[in-house]
Amino acid sequence: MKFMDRRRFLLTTAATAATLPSLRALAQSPAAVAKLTLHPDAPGPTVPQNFIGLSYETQQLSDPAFFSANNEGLVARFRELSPNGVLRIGGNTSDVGWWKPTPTSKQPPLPPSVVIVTPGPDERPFQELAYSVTPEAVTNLRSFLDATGWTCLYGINLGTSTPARAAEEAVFVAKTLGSKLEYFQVGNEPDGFTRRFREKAKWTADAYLDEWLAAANAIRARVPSARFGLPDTAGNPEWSTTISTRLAAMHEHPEIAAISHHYYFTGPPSNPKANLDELLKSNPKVQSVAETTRAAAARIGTKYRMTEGNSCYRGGRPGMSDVFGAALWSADYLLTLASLGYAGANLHGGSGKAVADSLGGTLPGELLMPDPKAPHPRPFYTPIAEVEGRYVAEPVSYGMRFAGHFAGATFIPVDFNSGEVNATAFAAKLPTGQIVVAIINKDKAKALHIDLAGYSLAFTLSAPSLASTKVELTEPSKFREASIVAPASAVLLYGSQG
Ligand code: BDP
Repeated sequence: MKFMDRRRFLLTTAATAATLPSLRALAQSPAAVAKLTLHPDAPGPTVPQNFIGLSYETQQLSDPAFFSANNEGLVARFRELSPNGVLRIGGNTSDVGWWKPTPTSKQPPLPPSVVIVTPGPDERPFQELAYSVTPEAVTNLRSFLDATGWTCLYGINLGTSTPARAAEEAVFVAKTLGSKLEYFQVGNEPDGFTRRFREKAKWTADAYLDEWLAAANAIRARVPSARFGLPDTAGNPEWSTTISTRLAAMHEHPEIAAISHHYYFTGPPSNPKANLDELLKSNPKVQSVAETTRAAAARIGTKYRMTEGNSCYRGGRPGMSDVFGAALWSADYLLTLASLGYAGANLHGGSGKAVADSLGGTLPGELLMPDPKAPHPRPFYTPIAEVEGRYVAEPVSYGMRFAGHFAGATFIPVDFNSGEVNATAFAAKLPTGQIVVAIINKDKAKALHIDLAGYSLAFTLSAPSLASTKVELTEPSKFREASIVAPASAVLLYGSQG
């Protein structure tokens, strides 16, 4: 046999196999035998058309020219990423901004609910980082959403505001964004409020829900159509268990559009585990957080969403978050979330200043740069960077575009064993009936040989190396079958059967 000396991968379909072409993959290593099986008779979730999303700090709104149809470079990058994505506006800065309805409005005092906590050694006090959001910024945001085709999750201050003020802002936002507003998010990472403005001994999921209900009820009293996502947790996804259990027992409550959580793979940048090898390993936490979140959503009959995340918290790590390895990571992570039934996922980024301010004023990853003053995409994990006046598609955004090809498709569960090669595979049926298969080879050394009869190569995601900042997502000029997935690369294949 031709491939006797190689490890053999067989990709077959279970049960109704006749409806799908069979596909064989072969790896170079001489050791084990592996097999990929599609299960078309047990379809998985359908990926929403607007699955792909970005997350930005609310502080970006302090410059009304940023999210504006006139900011053409940013509009172009958003459109390239997705014709109909979801922009989530929130982050740590959403809990320190204040609504300034008129040019003469004054910054309101901190409400009694706030207990000022001493910041960390390199952090400025949150009071010094307060900023205002004006009607002009929200009006321009609407023009930006119209120009990009995107919709919005709008974050409102819970940490340092009052229900009445939240409602006042929500009235203007709902009226101005109209159908472009998916829902409100009141409070960002409330499980971390004790680091800035709540007393540790008293702050629990229940205490949060009490405050949240006061704000959300004030909003819906003035915006009856308002919908909400919650709890947008950082490290405590299990808060959604307490919250959904209480909501399920209530006679009625504000309409919940999604149970949400955040997820950063690692951090801070100085953590020795913040490296490409770790980032590209399979991560069981993704599954366990999904299970907790899915159960919470099911309890109240709603969707679930990963509203903010990226490779490394506290702004990302240079050499990890801003290189091709992060593109393979984002492709794999987003397809994993989609296959787990998430309604969408928003990767965090934006301008260096907004994210630095979200962290108390600095980006710790800068300390790891050879020259912290050099022009460089900041924050390090951002999907779209502003470098010397131009908006640039960063490596992580290429993985997002790769995953975006599954929009509208219905997952076909797979069993995939790539043996010693660190690779993942996903399959789905597009609305056209065509099968799409993604194979992501995260292995920096080993190639995955494939032999996919009846499948043609549609896209290749590649770069000179995992650490490269130059990424390519290419389409072959003519029909061809693929025989290899090179080390550190990914391919999308389409079945020829409709
Ligand atoms: C999250 C915050 C966001 C930060 C990000 C980070 O919501 O504002 O920018 O982490 O640490 O916790 O990079």
